[in-house]
Amino acid sequence: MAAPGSSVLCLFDVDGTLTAPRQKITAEMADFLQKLRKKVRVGVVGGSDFDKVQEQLGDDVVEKFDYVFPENGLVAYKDGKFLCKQSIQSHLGEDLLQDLINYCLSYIAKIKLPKKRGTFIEFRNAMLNVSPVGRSCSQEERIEFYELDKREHIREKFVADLQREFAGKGLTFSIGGQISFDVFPDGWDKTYCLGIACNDGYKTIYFFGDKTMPGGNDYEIYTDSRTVGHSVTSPEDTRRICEELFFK
Ligand code: M1P
Repeated sequence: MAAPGSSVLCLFDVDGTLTAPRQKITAEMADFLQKLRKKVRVGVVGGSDFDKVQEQLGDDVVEKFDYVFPENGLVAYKDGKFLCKQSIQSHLGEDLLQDLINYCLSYIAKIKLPKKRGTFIEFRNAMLNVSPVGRSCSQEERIEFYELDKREHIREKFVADLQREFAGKGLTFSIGGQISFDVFPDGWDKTYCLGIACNDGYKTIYFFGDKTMPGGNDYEIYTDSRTVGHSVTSPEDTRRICEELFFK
């Protein structure tokens, strides 16, 4: 049961904050969040689409959280019900969208990696997710790419190239996870969900995320004046900070 009259909302990023990257939430963390929900209202805001949020947080995620904001909140659920969603194709138009897709595919075609798999671009409601190794890689291949990327900055170089090529086109490129980056119209970062949550009159909105450095996909919401931001290093760290804030 949610804290009905609570004037506090806690918004959590998913990967690296509530779960290990792209993994399911642990039973302990899920129980802890339900305990927290007796004191404050609780929401999630992730870069991933709704299917992935469900895979990680459970099929009943919209009942377990007061707000569920997949795709940075460009898709929104509140109090167990679907609220609204935006579409990247209507916003950007087919011409720019295809230029972007074609450019990414030809960039990927030119780089040699230890492994390449499939689904190099995932087309979502409100963003493109671009992965040089391909989203259909195995967990082992994911980690292999992530380690290589830490040394060789493959995604950072790709993003810098796109920023030059598409300068002035109103696009944001954001590195959130391990094998990919997200591309969306300017302003469609995680602060988008605050437009919805702030209408509900909270006194304080806390945000917890792990990619809070400039260029990370939690940076904008973490530094937004409408939130009190907490930078975390793992789900255990998230829990520790919440215990300090709400149970002491
Ligand atoms: O939530 C962070 C990111 O999670 C996934 O990233 P990756 O598969 O690269 O680890 C993606 O769903 C991405 O969109 C999202 O930002």
